[in-house]
Amino acid sequence: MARLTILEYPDPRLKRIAAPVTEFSPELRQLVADMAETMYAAPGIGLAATQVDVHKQVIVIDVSETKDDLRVLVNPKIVRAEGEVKGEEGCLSVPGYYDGVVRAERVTVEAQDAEGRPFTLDAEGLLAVCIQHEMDHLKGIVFVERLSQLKQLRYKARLAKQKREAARRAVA
Ligand code: GNR
Ligand code: NI
Repeated sequence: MARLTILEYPDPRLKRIAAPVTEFSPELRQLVADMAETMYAAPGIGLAATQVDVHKQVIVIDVSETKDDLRVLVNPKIVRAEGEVKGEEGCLSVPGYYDGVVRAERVTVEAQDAEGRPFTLDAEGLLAVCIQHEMDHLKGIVFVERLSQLKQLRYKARLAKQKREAARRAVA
């Protein structure tokens, strides 16, 4: 197993669109194991392959408190979405920033596991939010891009300021 490096916004590689998985190989199982290790170590409740610079439709999620309920979603598709909720979100690719995002309250997802077996999952609450957040990554969307233009501008200004201060510390 290995911990992978997580890309940080605004890295342009986070904008790439993930391709469907066609081969359920030992390499895929290794990727899933490494992504799970990376997610638990971060720690986070989900991770999309896009975040570790692998542009395939692979997601790992564990929203349990005991961190013993790993879910692997390969080639996920939302086949039903109901209701709306606004919840506070964070992202391992956007460290230190949290904001409210509107998502569907309940989703039904069709996906495959790491061995290629198809399954259907009915999700609500944090699991439903996390699935939508991770599927956004596979489409090249980071949650800050779902905020208002004003909030995105403010966040970019904050990033620029942090960068300037880090450069100043490096000289001092
Ligand atoms: O760890 C994470 N927490 C989280 C909290 C609220 C909504 C979504 C998330 S996903 C995030 C991990 C991550 O960045 N996955 O892409
Ligand atoms: Ni994220």
